[in-house]
Amino acid sequence: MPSRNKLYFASDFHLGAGALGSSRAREDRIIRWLDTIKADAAELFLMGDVFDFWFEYKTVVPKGYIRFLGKLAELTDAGVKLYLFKGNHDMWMFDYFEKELGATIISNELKIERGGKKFFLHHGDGLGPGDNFYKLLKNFFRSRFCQWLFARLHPNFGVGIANYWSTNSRIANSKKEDHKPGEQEWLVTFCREELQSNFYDYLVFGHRHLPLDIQMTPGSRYINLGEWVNFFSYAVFDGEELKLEYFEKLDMMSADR
Ligand SMILES: [Mn+2]
Repeated sequence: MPSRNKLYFASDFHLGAGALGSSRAREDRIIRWLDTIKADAAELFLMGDVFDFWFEYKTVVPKGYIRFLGKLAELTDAGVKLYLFKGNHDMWMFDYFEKELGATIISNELKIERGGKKFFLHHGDGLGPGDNFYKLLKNFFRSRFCQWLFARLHPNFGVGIANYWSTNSRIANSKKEDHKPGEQEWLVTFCREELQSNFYDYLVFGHRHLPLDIQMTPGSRYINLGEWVNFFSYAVFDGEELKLEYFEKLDMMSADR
């Protein structure tokens, strides 16, 4: 038995986005990945937009994702520590996963130190310069008032509208984010500013939907975890180094042809 000594990071599964078949295929692939990390994972960080939409009513949760949630339960029961970050698509996670899975729900950033390395972790939405309208919207959506209001809608209507929106999103239509990362990257700007006042070895985000590994300063890297509609990318920390990897990459390359 290998010891549990690795940290795994992934984000933007967007479960539920796209046609039912493609979402199930994505769920199956995630489960194959979780099976491969089950033996040596100490901690698993799922860094937001795991679900394309999520809302917990007082007594009811959305249908679906049975195999995925069962697999997460298998991991946490086996002793893997699970962190679930709120993304912009699934910011309405409350205490269901805490109670059912023993997960820790992270609302904003999480700063940790492992193996002498410092990590800054965040989904990545609403950071950096600009995007003021979104930042305002995020504050409203995260308010108790807005959550109370949404919970008053009948789920067939409230979740129905949310699912309708999500079918039109870029990721639901399997579009790859293909902009070249450059100076205009808002997360690069955020990292640069953050590093002026604090030191981190790794600043890790999702949300951008593009796997990135950018050296910011000689000791610091910005890692973006990509997504699981096109890239199946994740990061693993073995106690010494953080690496960006691709799950079932050969499949991905042949699908690209
Ligand atoms: Mn996002």
